[in-house]
Amino acid sequence: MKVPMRLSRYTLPTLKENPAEAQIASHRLMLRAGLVRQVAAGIYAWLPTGWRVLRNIAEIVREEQDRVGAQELLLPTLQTAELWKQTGRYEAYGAEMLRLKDRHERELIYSPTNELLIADLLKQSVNSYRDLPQILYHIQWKFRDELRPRFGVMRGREFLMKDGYSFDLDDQSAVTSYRIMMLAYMRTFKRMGIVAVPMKADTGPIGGDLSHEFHILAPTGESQVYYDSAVETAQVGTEEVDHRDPEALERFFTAVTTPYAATDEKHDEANWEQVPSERKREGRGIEVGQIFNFGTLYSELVGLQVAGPDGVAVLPNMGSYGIGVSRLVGAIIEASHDETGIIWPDAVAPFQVALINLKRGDARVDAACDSLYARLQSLGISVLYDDREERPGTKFADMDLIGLPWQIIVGPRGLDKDQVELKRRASGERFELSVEDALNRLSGNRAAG
Ligand code: 5CA
Repeated sequence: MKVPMRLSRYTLPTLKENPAEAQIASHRLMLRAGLVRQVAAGIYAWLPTGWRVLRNIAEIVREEQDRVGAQELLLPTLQTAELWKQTGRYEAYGAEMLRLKDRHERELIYSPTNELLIADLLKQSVNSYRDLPQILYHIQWKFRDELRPRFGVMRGREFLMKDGYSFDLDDQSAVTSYRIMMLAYMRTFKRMGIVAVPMKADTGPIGGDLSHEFHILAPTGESQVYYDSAVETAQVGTEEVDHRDPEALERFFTAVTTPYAATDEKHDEANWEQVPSERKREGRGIEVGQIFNFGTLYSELVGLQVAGPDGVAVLPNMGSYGIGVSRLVGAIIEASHDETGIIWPDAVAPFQVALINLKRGDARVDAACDSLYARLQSLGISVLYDDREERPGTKFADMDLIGLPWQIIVGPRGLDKDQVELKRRASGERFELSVEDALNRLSGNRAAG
């Protein structure tokens, strides 16, 4: 998203004070930086800057899914209750499912997850073992009527999820799909500039017996997690792994799942004791994704079967794979902020550069800014131009709060020396440079956004 923006004509309602309702840093900062506004409990409007971040995150998820051959589709948010009733899942899912009626008194539900719907749809397109394997996914809003929506988008009622589903002929092939998704997930989180550790997990209401949750370490996480830091180094070589090579895939999977890593539900003191103390990492974790392999559970429920190689009908093995796309916005902020505001990793930042005009109305400063604004655009670097008639202090505070990776500060004193100031938000480093050098520096650092 390279579209530039002039702040004087842009909806960015920043707040100076901490909103009383926000208990954790990411929630406070998302409200203060004008990313979201609450519309109802656990339901948020995404304002332009928040929406840009959400789209950047979704795009990384999409690219990494596509890269391993998963196919994007789009399922609706609403579906009829029928399938859920026929399979006994309507009652089983419980009060978290939002149930509605249309004008004909037909019962609908707002999808909390889509194992049933997609398995039912596949009945119409797969008939033979030759049609498998398949991995399908979408990025779509979900609704879960959480008892206690809290922490902003972290535990919402309406939230954006990437949910993917794999269909395989047998268990061995299903395990391959599971490993491919593990690889895609490690790449996805790494590109976002975060360390998300896969941990053995319970399967909960989705079912099955093989599952991993991906956790980011942050003090405000909802579960207690324990891991061996050796797993962090396993993230390193993911680029080179060829997902079509079963041996490479197995080596990768063994490397990421062998070091100790568990949430409190699966924590085992005896095994934990074996981890050298300097490699022990313990704390709170935010769950940003979960993957499941549940065999033929849902194929059986909906009656999905294919003709096997010997003509005998086979129930495909299924897995499902979720990423909390909107939760990630909060989780990344939890992992990356300071006392003055958000520090966006380059890959998800709403804009790469804040261009700060220190003296609106000064012809020389305005001209220098206009020229920089145009040149950044032509270099494909997304820029938010603070062209407001505000005091420099206000602009600095707002731009630190919004947390774009770079700031270019243009004022009369610098221009006297033919210089602008370039500031790296994460480190606070400042460089006095010529316009050319500043632009060179930025084009060398170009990322998404
Ligand atoms: N069908 C499976 C995988 S596709 C599934 O629904 N898995 S899940 O329940 O674990 O959800 C996937 C991810 O969505 C979670 O890891 C979490 O990051 C996110 N998520 C779940 N509930 C919420 C919520 N109430 N608010 C925000 N994100 C949520």
